[in-house]
Amino acid sequence: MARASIDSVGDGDGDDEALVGRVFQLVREDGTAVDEAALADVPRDLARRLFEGMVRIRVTDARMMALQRQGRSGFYGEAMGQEAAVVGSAAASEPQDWIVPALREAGVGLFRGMTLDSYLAQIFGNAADPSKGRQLPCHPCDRAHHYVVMSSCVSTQIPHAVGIAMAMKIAGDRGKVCFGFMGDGGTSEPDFHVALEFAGTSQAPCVLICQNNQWAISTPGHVQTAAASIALKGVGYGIEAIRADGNDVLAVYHAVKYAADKARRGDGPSFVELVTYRVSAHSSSDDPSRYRDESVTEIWRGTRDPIRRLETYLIGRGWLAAGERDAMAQALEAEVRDAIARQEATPPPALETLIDDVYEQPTWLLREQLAGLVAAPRARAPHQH
Ligand SMILES: Cc1ncc(C[n+]2csc(CCOP(=O)(O)OP(=O)(O)O)c2C)c(N)n1
Ligand SMILES: [Mg+2]
Repeated sequence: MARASIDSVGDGDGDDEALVGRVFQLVREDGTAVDEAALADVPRDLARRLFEGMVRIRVTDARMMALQRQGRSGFYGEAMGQEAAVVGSAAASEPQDWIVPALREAGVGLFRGMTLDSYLAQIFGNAADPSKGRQLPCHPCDRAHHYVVMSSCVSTQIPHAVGIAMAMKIAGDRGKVCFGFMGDGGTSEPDFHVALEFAGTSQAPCVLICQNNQWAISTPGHVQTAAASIALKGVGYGIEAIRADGNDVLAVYHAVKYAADKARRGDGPSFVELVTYRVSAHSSSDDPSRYRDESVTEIWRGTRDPIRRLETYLIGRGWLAAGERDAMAQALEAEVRDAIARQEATPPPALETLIDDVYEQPTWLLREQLAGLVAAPRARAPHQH
């Protein structure tokens, strides 16, 4: 990594004030390079994997939103426009690391190897769902790839991420990093401050990443905090803070990799603010046209789109052919459709699993209740008629 190209707030070189408003970028909106030397670190294969990872999220989200609208799934939260922040961060992680996500990081799990089938099984809450149908949709988890289930309660996961990192340090587990994600709204929660306090004082090997998409449902960024940037909040806890362009996947990768390498060496935590924009609704239950000016959204959807930016850059380098994106999107959509067909046809979890994992051995009371439930006549769910 070209360390010199990253200048951070709180690194002790005396230029913090100038950095408050500065955003680390490697590729401009028009797809031209800002820093050729730093980009030389990114091989063709990785650049193409980043591109494919972003397109996969875009295609999956679009299909799943359509399914939700058709009444075939209960709820969905897209990461549209934030794919660079998701995939760039994922690419900076190693298999031995742990991921503690918020709502929009399923793509991190997919990039690390969680299968589409497992992701969709969770959304349908079927028998193949590792959580046995007990979570709201969009709460996937994958033990094999160290991807912890997200928490519905905003920010409760950040102390968990720091706690995992503290445990790694106490256990002498060198070379591992815990990544903890949050949104801009999450940084106003008490748990955020508790977590940063412990991260700073324990110097635990964690990378805390805020996807600042400038909205927390209907609360805009300027109402969220009076601080000049979200990144600054790390500095108050003695944590090195980096602010990067969250729609520039190569800048995200570079910044998060810098932070992860540092934690891996035992040199402590970092707080990374990725500046992006939530171009879609908060979730399938939201209509942003009720509370914001969608002409601003159109700019982020258009010229600021992260996939388009990398596409232009890759075509310019000769690493992607014009038109290749469409073919890639079609192939990925076929994969998603196949996985949906499989998972929609998978039955719900057996009723008997209802009391699994509550106690090591179910109590007599639970067994009695379950027996009553199994014996009771049941109506079929409306969609099963
Ligand atoms: C403790 C708590 N308060 C409120 C909510 C309702 N809620 C769900 S998501 C959300 C906004 C989160 O915004 P942000 O952290 O910026 O993440 P984003 O949705 O933009 O990715 C709120 C208020 C909640 N889930 N938990
Ligand atoms: Mg937000």
